[in-house]
Amino acid sequence: MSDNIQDGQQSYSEDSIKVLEGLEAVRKRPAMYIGDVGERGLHHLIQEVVDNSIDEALAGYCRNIMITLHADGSCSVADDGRGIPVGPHPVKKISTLEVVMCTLHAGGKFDKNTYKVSGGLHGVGVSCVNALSSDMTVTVEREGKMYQQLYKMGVPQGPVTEIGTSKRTGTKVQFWPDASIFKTVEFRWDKVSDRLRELAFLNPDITITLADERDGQKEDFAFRGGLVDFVRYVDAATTALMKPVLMQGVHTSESGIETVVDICFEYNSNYSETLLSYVNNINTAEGGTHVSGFRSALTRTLNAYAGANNLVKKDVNLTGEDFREGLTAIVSVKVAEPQFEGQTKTKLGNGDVEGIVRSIVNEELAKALDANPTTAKRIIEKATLAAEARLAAKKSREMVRRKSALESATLPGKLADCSLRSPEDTEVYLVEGDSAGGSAKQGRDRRFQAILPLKGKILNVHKARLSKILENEEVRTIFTAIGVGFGDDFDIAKCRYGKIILMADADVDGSHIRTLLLTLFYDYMPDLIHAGRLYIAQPPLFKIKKGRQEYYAYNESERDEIITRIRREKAERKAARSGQAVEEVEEIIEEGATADGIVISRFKGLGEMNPEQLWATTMNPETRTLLQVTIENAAEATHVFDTLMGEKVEPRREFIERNAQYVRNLDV
Ligand code: 28F
Repeated sequence: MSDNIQDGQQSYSEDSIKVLEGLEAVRKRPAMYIGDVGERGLHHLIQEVVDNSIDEALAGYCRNIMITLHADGSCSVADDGRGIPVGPHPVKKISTLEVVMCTLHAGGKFDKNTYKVSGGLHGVGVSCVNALSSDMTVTVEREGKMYQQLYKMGVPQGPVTEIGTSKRTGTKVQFWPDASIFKTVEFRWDKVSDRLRELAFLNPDITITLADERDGQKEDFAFRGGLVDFVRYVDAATTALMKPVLMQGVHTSESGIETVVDICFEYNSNYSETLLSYVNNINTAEGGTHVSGFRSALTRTLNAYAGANNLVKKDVNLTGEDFREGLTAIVSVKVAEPQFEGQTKTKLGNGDVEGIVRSIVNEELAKALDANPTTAKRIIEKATLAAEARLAAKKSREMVRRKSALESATLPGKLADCSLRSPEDTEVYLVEGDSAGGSAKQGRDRRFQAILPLKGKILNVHKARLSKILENEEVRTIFTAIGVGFGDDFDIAKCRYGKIILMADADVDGSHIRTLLLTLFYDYMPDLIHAGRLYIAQPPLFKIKKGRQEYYAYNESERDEIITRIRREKAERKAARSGQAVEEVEEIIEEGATADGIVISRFKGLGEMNPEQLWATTMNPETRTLLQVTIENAAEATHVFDTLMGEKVEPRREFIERNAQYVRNLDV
């Protein structure tokens, strides 16, 4: 840059250079800004734009948000808020709209009374979306006019222009994700709708509409019951023991900063706990101060109520664990400056939030219990039963401990352990059935691969009480082999393997067993999933044989690709010999396809493969594909597990019918 620029201009051009550098940085290292450039990152773009609309709604100015997945691959988000201001920015002099759309981390504070609520984990702003879009259009309606600006890769293609008049107000952003940046640019209805449903539960005054112009699908998300509707949705497949209890409060600090607390819970006839927590609309998988505040207040207030109303025997002491049995709760807080901690940065660290949540719950819950003595009594009865079961479980747990101590901490006899000891290097396969287990034992690399064959049906832990679960042979074997303790004893540091790989047949039975195993991990070892250590093996579905050559295909399209390739190679060889054109020969081969010596067989189960085949296709790290189990959307995962594993038959049948084409590849 030259030195002899006038003052005012200098700051302007420096600013605009900074803007370009900022956007360049986003395009160079997109993963740093949006997590990754796969499907998750792609969908994150929609999230960023929707976050802005949600903020405008939380500020009290917007009620409707419309998201459209267009047939040309773009996505548009429109709200009926005030519309982003278009006049000159007080500092930067150019249009505020351009500043918001093109400057990293602009639009943080809307004004000094509100704060940016949505987002936070990535919360990088709409300018990132702009930088990562080959094209983007923003349209603003405000003060009777309609304005527009167009961008390519984040760079304005002209000034903000008045393009007409309007009686409404609002902001609309349409963007075309850049195919040179993302591995895929195809938006998925399921992914988008799951998140929008969650946002609609958490923000009950907003109506969110999703339309997919590719197939005409359309859905409205509006839950005026808010968290009450959310709890009912999560628990749809189980029997509730009561009406949901709703607790809400706002705490204002001396400096006027507000912390908003919304909590809803109910008890159901299950034995596991489902707690979903959110900070500024973001799921906090690792919990944090808001969750601990809720837990301690729940225990304290329920115990105080039980004592004051003579609902417990003198010698019974109800613990936090007892109040967790069959609990479904949503904890949602809105915090001005959230600090995220933990392995995956999904744990709220703000210390003051714990006390704020605790006192709001103490007060609101006490009121709710006094107003609903029947509900209160039911909760205490349920917790008392849990306490009795806990004592029984403790006995059997001690038995397990003593037993394992006796056997000098022996590993299960069925486990074929590996010789390496450090978890970073090792993996364990949980294999359905003895015969597949046998093949796996012979086929594995015994230095780093351990095999645990599982027999018979796995217990549905979702429907069983703790003591029952601990009595189950297979469950105990799994826990002992993996090395992590159970319940309060769980410690991920004790995990004996780096990867835990579920291997089951690709048929209906295999899928059922996989779901049961996933349930066990989801309910009792979620930290292993959060740490990215749970995987699903992908055995091939087809074998294609041509002469002595064998190929494996993992799905139908791969199978067809392989067949085409074999035929093409054959045609090429023949064409080279005869001097004919490849296409000509290929056609002839295609016509006589049934007699061309290609034999296709479908693998019905793992047991059909010999050890060498199993190694080559499913276990060799060089050639296998593993599906990593992730919890993309905790609310949806819980809903799915509850539906698949809960006691109500109707919702389960409905779910399976609705998702028949997906169930085989259920990703959580
Ligand atoms: C489709 C995405 O981005 N909606 C938005 C507003 C409204 C205001 C605003 C946004 C002003 C100074 C930044 C309007 N009037 N939807 C959206 N709606 N941003 S984003 O202000 C941005 C700030 O710096 C708005 C009065 N105040 C705020």
